[in-house]
Amino acid sequence: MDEKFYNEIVDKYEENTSFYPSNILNECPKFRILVVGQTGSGKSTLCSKVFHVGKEDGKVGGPVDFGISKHKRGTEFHQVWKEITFPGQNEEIILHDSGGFEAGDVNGLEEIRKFIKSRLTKTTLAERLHCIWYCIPLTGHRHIQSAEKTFFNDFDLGDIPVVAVFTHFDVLENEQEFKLMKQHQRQHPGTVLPQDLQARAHAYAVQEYDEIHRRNLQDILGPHSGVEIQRVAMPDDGYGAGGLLPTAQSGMIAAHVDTDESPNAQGVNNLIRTTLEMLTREGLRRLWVSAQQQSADLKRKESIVIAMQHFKRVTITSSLPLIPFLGGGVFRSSFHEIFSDVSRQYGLIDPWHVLRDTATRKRIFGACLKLSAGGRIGVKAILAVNILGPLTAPIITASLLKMIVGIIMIHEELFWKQREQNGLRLTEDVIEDTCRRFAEGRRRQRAAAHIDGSIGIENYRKEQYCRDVVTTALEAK
Ligand SMILES: Nc1nc2c(ncn2[C@@H]2O[C@H](COP(=O)(O)OP(=O)(O)O)[C@@H](O)[C@H]2O)c(=O)[nH]1
Ligand SMILES: [Mg+2]
Repeated sequence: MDEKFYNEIVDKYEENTSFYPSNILNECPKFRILVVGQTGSGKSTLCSKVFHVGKEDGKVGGPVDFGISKHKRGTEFHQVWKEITFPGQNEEIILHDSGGFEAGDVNGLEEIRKFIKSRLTKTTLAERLHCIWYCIPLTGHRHIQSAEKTFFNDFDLGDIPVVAVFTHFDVLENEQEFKLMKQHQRQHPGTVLPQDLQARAHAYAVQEYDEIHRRNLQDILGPHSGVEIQRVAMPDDGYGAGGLLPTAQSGMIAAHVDTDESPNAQGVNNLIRTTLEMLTREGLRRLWVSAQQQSADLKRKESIVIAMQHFKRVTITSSLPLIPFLGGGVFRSSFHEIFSDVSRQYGLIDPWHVLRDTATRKRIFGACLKLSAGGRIGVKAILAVNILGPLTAPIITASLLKMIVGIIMIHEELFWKQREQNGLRLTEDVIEDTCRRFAEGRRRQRAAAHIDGSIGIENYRKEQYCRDVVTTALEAK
């Protein structure tokens, strides 16, 4: 493959990427979120889970142009003004932490009001608040505090999406479980505990939450507040943020990674999803999917959406007859467009820009093209196709879909690698290893077989159908 041509394509797509509509990366490079809640409510824990950053690792900086004159700088009151960023851990988030305000602390709350007001007057998207989470712990006496009432009733929150997040939901579950255990011991002394005890405890906890805590807050909010309510359970697993333990021998070991399916991850995932649903600007939505590092599922779904937009442009809406990616050039360009977009969606930690490197991309391109069940569809074969009749069109379509699946699978692999080996930086070796495993893996084979078996002359132009094929192919294990 012509090296120079290849480089040009990479540069072109890195420069004017279509990933962030209206060039949001220049306009707004980071997602700005404010997390409010009294001390100990779980703000830091929540952020460490969602953004996969260390609880104490934030770098505090940002402008000091704000109205803090009344207080001495450096006191906890204006903690909220500070921009907390996480270089090397998550480049896409700016966090404002309401910091140490205690229940009933009027000054702390006032500072937050001022801060929000100031942000509402900002004219650039980058400076505005994109979202607020208000954490309310389901511990202690649990009635809604005056701070909550003031915040939700009196504050001007403009059009900022706000989610009230009940934390410590697991505490309710544990209490219910304990109650059931005691009840069981009373009624059936000396017998083993029923197997469904935990499930029942969970159901009771949900009921208590829905009927009491959620409802109480809902009463304060009123019917048209626009504020969403979510619950999360983040029991301390003893491993700290990111679920990783440093060890003397190996640096880091994977100790505990919440997968998308684990029950505790579900609460956090729902919060991430709810937040996404509240974002109306397309660019911000993309930024959000990329900034959150908890839901691989969401990253996959959005990657499919984005990839299929390219797919549609290349295949369906392109001028007739069918495919101007007749030449391999457009096939390659599609690869780069989709690759760049999916890469941003995953927001992998890539300090040395390995994913932009020509050699790396070639390696991945090669691995993706190997996605043929019946043998290798080589680059040359693609390049050789210059006149497409209806017979070859489905084959090309299938290849394109396999390429999409390959790009997403490889990013997923890298994502989980980084999750499991905290601090893993991408290198050529890591990519090489991932590509090899991918190319030889059964998952790839099954996905390819599924695509080959699903795409034919009768359906290859149906966008929704093709998208479903991609989705199913990615579910291959
Ligand atoms: N069981 C449980 N503990 C939590 C939860 N959220 C936070 N914690 C714990 O509560 C303590 C305070 O949390 P932290 O995130 O530091 O609160 P912050 O002051 O609001 O930042 C820590 O020990 C956390 O491990 C939760 O949902 N369940
Ligand atoms: Mg904290």
